[in-house]
Amino acid sequence: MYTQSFNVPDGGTPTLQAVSVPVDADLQARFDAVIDADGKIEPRDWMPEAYRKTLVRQISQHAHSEIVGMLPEGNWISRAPSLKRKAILVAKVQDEGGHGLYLYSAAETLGTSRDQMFDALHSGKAKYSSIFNYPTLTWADVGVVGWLVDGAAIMNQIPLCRCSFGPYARAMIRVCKEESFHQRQGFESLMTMMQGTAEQKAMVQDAVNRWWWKCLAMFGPPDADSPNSVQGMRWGIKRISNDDLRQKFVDATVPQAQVLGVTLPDPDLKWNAERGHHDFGAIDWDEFWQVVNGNGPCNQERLATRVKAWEDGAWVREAALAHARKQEQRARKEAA
Ligand code: BYC
Repeated sequence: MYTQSFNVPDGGTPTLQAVSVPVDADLQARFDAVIDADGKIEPRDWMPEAYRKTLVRQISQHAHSEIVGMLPEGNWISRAPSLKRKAILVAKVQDEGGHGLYLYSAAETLGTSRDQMFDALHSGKAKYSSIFNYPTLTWADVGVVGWLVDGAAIMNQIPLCRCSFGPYARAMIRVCKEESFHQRQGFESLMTMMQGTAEQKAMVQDAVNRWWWKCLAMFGPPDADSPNSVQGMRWGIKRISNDDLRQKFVDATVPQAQVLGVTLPDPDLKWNAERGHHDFGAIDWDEFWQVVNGNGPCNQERLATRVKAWEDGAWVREAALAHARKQEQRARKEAA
């Protein structure tokens, strides 16, 4: 089955050099001082194994999410309603592929190879965002994915630009700029549909109804049930908790929904003047864990598509390696 628990193997044989130094009080103290001073840890620096593992886990899951996240929208490229919408969608899906590549590169600096990460994804061991295991049923879903899914992603990713691990933080700056374009294009596409026919408006509302609760779950389990949060915050990897980000997302999205003219499907959603935030209803965490554990509506399809793409691309990888070998032989001959 496609369970999605990813443990970085302790005794694995990374193809890149992993820095493995016996724990030394001085090194630990230097690491702690950088973290306490809100500085950056770079790949060449000593770091505790648990910090390295946590980063590999999170960054590789994030990379997989970007790559799998290309699929639900990619399905609509050939069916976009105009040349303009097709060009925008192609650019967006391409951007997501680029995000995956920056993130795989950032994870590689921690001593795990891309092959290891792909293997974890293709064998169903690796997690990726729950949100991409739902189908995009209509063109309105493409707009809603941009508006709400990318909107939630930005909310989660802006604080990661201040993450304590340098390569991840730097990658996130560019990712966030591009995600901001993605969110706006989604909103603009929905705005256009909301000025159209009754059928178009109904299509947007239906898509919002289907995606809203899934987007709230994207931020991860409640803080009280989030095993990685306390340590992630201590290390400056996570800056804002799952629940606080979820609340920020709800507060930011309610006025946007009003501008669009759609209803968010939650009868308990209302402004709480005392808290200065919106209250909202209960998230179905059983459904979330079902999806995370491989039993969502599209888990099998998404994974099968990625595995097929990997297998179909084998000849490209072989040709690139053969070309590199030839170049190397030629360079050696010329140097002799
Ligand atoms: N889906 O202790 P917790 C995108 C897992 S791509 C699946 O709170 P943590 C886009 C979690 O991994 C957006 N699993 O964990 C692309 C952990 O399991 P493990 C992707 C989830 O790490 C294309 C367990 O639940 N964004 O925007 O402290 C088109 C307990 O959770 C989910 C990122 O990856 C989930 N939603 O916090 C459009 C951002 N949530 O690993 C858009 C980077 C939780 O212990 N990641 N789990 O087995 C993060 O910020 C953090 O990893 C999370 C979770 C907030 C997601």
